[in-house]
Amino acid sequence: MAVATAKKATNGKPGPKHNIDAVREEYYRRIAKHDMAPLWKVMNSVVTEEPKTRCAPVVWHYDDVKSLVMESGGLITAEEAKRRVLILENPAMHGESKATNTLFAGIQMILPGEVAPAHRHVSAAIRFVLDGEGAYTAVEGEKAFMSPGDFVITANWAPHDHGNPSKKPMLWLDVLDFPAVNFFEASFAENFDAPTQETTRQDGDSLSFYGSGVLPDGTPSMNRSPVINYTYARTRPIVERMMQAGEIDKRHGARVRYANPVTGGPVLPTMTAWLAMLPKGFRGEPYRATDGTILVCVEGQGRTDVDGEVLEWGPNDIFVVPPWKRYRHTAPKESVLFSISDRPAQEALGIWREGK
Ligand code: 1HN
Repeated sequence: MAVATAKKATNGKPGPKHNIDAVREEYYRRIAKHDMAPLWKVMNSVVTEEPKTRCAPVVWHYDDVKSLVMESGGLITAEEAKRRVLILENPAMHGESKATNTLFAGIQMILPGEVAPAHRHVSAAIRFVLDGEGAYTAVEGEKAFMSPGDFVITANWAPHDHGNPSKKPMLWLDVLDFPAVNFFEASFAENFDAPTQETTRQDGDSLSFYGSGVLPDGTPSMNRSPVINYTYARTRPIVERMMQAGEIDKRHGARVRYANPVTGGPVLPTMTAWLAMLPKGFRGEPYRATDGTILVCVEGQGRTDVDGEVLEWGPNDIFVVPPWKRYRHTAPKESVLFSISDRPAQEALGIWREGK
C-alpha cells in the first residue's frame, strides 16, 4: 500500500529506488492539500538562467491599422467608448491587453468635435501622435495641441481629457504602464463630473517654463517630467544635427533620450522614450536589453531583425522588440524611429541589464 510504504520510506531517507517516484507523487499530493509544493520541481523555471519572454516580436502596418481604426468611428462615439482605442495585442498574449508583458499599446482616434471625458488613474501614459493636427490633450490644467511626431505624457493620477476642435481626425499611439501597475495590484482610477477640465495654463507653458534651459525658482524635483509635451519640431533637428556631426551609436543611430529637465531622469518613472535618426544605408550592430520596447517608424523605411525574425517597417508602422531578444536595425533610407520602453522601472528595481 502506497501510504504505508511512504511512512516507512520517508523516515529521513529515500525509500528503495523502484517505488520512490510513487512515494514522491503521493507526498506532493498530500502537501498540495496544505497549499505547499516542492521547489525542486520548479526551481529552473522560476529562476531562469536567462530572461524567458512570453512576448513575441510583431509589427502593425499603419495602412491596416488606420483603416480599421477609422472604421471604429462609425461604430461608437468617443463619448460612449470613453476612449475609442483599438488595442495592439501581442499575438503571444491575446486577450491580455498587452503589447509587452509590462506595457499596453493602442491606437486612439478623436474625430472633429469629439471630447474624451476627463478622468485620472495610477497608470501613466505616453501618447505619440501619428495623424492629424490641432487636437489636444488637456493635462494638469494645460491643453497641449499636437502635431505628428509630438508626444504628451500623462503622469500617475494626472487628470486628463482629450478634444479635437480641428477639421481632421487625430490618431495617436497610447502606451500605458498598466500591465506593470496591475502586476503590483496597485491600480486606482476615477472619473470627473465635468467632461473637460478647467484650463489654468496656456498651451506651451510647461515646455516654455521647464524645457528651455531655465527653471522657475522653486521648481521641485519630481520623478516625472514637469514638461507635458515634447514636440517633434524641437527634437528632430537635434538628431539630424547629431547625425551630421557623426554622433552615431553603432546600435541605435543618432539617438536622444527624452529627459526630465529637472533631474535628467526619464520622462516618467515607469517608461522612457527616445528619438533616433538612422542614416541612409545604416546597418546597426546587434543589441539586447531586458526592457521590452515599442517602436514607431516616424519617417523612412527599413527593417529590424529580431532574433532571426525580420520586421519590415515604413511610416507610422509600430513594432515590438521583446526583452532580451537580440536585434539590429537596417535602414536603406534615412529613417527616424521613436521608441518607448519600461527601462526606468527595471532600473529603479536594479534588474535592468544590456548586452550584445
Ligand atoms: C486611457 O485612459 C487612455 O486617457 C487611453 O486616453 C488608453 C488604455 C487603457 C486604460 C486607460 C486615455 C487607455 C486608457
